[in-house]
Amino acid sequence: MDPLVITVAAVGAELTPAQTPHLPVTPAQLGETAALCRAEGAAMIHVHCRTDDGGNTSDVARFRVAMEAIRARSDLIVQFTTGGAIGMTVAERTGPLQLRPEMATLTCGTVNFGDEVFENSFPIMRGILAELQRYGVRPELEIFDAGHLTNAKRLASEGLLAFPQHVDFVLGVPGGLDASVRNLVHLVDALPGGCTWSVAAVGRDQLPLATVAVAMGGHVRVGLEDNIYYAKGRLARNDELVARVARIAAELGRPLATPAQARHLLGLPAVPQETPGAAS
Ligand code: KMH
Ligand code: ZN
Repeated sequence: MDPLVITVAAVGAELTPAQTPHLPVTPAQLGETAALCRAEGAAMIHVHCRTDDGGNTSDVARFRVAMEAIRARSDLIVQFTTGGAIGMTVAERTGPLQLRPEMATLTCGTVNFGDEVFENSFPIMRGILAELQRYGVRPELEIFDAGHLTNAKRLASEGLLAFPQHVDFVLGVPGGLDASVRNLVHLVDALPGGCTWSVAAVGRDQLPLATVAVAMGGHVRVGLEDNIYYAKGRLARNDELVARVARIAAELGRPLATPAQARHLLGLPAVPQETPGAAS
């Protein structure tokens, strides 16, 4: 099996600092989280940005400082969100791509999201893909529902996407596909050949689905974006969630990918492209 790529989704868009004291809100806190998670075995960080008071922001300057802070403290693959927060425009969601992170998410369809709707119509997906291509950013296809994989294949049939790709199954969102082993196996079976995949399950399903993915040869996303608890009633830190998956992988005899190995595995350049306007 390939070495295991652990991604940390450290902050997300939905949590408030009142829900957990461990949410990395500032760029400095993201940098600190990156260093701690790298030390525990993470290879990639999925990035949303917040204002100092915890609100969501798509401000390019804020993303720049966050990326610099992460890179100053770690060699993690930097993956930006293009999902952003519910209610953001497509321009807001894609604005930070101009900083040329190594990867960014592309959610492959609209999905109910709690009582809200996370909109990803075909025009929206085509628009995000165009921006990803414009800045040479590799997508990670986010699959919240079984039909999303069909949508991705339709984008490929339109010539907008070439398989194989790296795919992340985000399971257990209220409104999306349940986080069951049966659903995960169904999705993996439906992948075009040569794809790599990870699973990001929500809440208490994060740990069992991560364990199954390790055993199946997939990859894993953990972090506060998807789950704030280490155990019932005990809030988690991001690095603890990474460390637990690393221990499980060790028990199962699965080596961890370093960021360099993960870049090779995912077909990314060994050295990230330069950030426009970066101080040299
Ligand atoms: N915050 C959600 C609406 C992504 O990062 O690409 C979308 C999300 C997915 O978190
Ligand atoms: Zn996200």
